Amino acid sequence: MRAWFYGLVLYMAYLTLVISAVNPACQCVVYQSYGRSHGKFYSPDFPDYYGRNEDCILYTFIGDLKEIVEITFMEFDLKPPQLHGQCDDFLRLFQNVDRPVVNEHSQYDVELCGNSEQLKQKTYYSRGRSLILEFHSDNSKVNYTGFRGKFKFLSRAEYKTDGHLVHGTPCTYQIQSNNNSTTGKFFSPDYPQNYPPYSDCQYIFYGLDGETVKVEFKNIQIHNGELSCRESPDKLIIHDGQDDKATILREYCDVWNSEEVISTGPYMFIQFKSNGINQMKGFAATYKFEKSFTGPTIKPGENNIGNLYCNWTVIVICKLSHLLKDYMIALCFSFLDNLNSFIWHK
Ligand SMILES: [Ca+2]
Repeated sequence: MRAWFYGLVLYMAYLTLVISAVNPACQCVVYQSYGRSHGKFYSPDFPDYYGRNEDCILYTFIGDLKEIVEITFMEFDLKPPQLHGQCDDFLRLFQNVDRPVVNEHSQYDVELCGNSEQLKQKTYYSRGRSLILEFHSDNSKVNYTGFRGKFKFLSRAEYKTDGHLVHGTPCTYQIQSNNNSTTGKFFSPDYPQNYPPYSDCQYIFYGLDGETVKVEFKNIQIHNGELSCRESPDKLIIHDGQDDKATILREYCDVWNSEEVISTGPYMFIQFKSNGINQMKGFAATYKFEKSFTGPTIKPGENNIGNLYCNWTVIVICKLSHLLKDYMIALCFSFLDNLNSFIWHK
């Protein structure tokens, strides 16, 4: 047996098993959660060159029942793909296995080769508690270092959309404000995995009288292929009302962080759509139903208005909302006594 293999296993001090797999002769390295929430994994002999005829090595990550697996490649250097994209040496990812076992009938989700610049993405997630990698090298002698990665076990509950999934729909959610619940989170389908092809999801927010809906997108990654959002087949559309006939507040595609959108009334209707190719991670967001507050009118020159805390949100609504990126808002005060009492959020 190869010295690196024992070295790896001893170094990681993880459980090692040999199980029946893609090829019955596969060696298997198992990383199990058991409260250990993260670690690292390496290709054979890393950072030296991996050998030929590695057929095959399975890296099996097994989380606890309520966990999913995240892996990230910090370095990646396998033999480049052939002209038509075929990989001689490869690392295959099984992200959607029900149990931590693969066999010759198991369908892999992604096949990786080449270097890290050729990887479409560096972080991958399992759907359930297990994720399996299959490493294979062919019999030609090559000088590539392989890969170095880190893994993490995450709580699945953190990625569950709050609200009511409408029966018979894949991803239509009704999210209702009530006295017990005014905040929550929602996600693109399968998040943090990539959204599936032909997604068509609706998130409908129903606030109480006198409330507005505030949504904050922590992370948006939606494929647009250089197109404007108006033309992009994959996009998020945010309407200022109960359905898709209401005014569009914003449209998102491409990559954004920390974006906030607020409705003018108690309702918001969000659509997420994708076509059949080029999926990305999607989006993660939080929502909050807020009381809209009408305070006293303050007349210029009036004194002694202590203990008032007011929020003003200036929203520009424009029919060509994909152009909004390029707009600025200018605020002019005809009277302003104390600029320091303002906190500005841009
Ligand atoms: Ca797409």
